[in-house]
Amino acid sequence: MRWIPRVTTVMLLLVAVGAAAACGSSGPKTSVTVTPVPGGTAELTVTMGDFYFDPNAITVPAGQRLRLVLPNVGKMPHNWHLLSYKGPDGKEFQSAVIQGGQSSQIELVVSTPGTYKFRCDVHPDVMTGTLIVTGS
Ligand SMILES: [Cu+2]
Repeated sequence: MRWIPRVTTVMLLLVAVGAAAACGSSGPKTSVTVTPVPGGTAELTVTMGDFYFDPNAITVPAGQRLRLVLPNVGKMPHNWHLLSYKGPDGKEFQSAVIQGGQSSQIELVVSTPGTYKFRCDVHPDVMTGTLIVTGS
């Protein structure tokens, strides 16, 4: 998040409650590197808002099982959908569409290193992020 000098207390409060998108910002832009859990499941919370993912850049080692906890803090419905990679069932990893104020989870493993895009299928043009899968 970019801090603007001389913001007022009111603006700070708005940002604090996640209303940045309503002020014309595209919301948080943050990156997270998942702490590996060898042989286990790493857990990461990816907050979904109107209209952003936080974090929107996630780095994880290939083969690491990852549980994404997906709270929707916005008013609109959102989901998390990883493009261009198919799981063991031949389908792309994607969560259900989650209503505002609700939360869901998805578990995934990506074994092929690469840079993959994820998005919200409800807002595919504006609500996107990147999953970076690193080799060993
Ligand atoms: Cu969305």
